Amino acid sequence: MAIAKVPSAPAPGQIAMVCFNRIPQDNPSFKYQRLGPMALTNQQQYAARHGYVFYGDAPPSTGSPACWEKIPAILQALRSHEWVLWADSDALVASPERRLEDFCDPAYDLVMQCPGDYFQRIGVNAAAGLAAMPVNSGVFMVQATSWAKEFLQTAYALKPASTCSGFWDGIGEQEAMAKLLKGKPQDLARIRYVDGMQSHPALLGSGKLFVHFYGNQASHLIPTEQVDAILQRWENAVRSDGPLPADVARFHWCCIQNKQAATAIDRGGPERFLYGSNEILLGP
Ligand SMILES: [Mn+2]
Repeated sequence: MAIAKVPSAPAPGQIAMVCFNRIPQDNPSFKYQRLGPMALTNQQQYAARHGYVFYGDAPPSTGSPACWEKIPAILQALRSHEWVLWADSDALVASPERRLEDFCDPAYDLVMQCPGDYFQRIGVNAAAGLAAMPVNSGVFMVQATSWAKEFLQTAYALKPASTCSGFWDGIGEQEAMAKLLKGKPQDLARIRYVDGMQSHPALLGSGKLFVHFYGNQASHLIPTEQVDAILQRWENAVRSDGPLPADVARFHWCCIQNKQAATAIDRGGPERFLYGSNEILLGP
């Protein structure tokens, strides 16, 4: 009698985590300088805890914004692993007891965070929001299928031919992936949308695997000496592999605010990042 094949979770060693951090030459915030190294330490500790293979070396710079280079890094890891998790260097593991195996379903090529609570918070209809941006590539998983590899290669081919600054220019790998999916909506069925893979810091409840400290060049609001104290406390927590401190909003701001008050690019204050002013301006 034939035995029905039951989808089984991959062995830990079949799961790879890929992340890299590169400090840009034009470096207006502490995001890549302080948060990036913390993320590498924190993600490596998480991988070791569960037996996943961790790749954290930055590839040689191509002169393009670093976000594009996540694609060849993921493709490289897919050559020797069944599943690959990519996490940006602005994402920290907040619930290290959660396992990646729980997100892996062999029926899907990609696994991404369902953005429902984010859209609800910003007042956007969930279906319309997902149709506009079906991808969040800050933290996501890829299964080593031929479709997934081709999808990533095709997205990478959309990389703009030349960028001189190496700095974010608004056209990134996330937009490229979204464009491909919008052109072939039937492929959306290849994405498993899950809850609890990553969270905006302002929406972080218990049990979310990653907290994603997205954004950059926010208004300078927290004085420099306070910034250093907060960052050091978080660095100590990460170094000792302990729980993350509770002042998530102020830490986020310390990472993304401009170091200097008078900076040409200012992307906005607390409300732009879903915070109330007091959450950022007042200490806990
Ligand atoms: Mn990010």
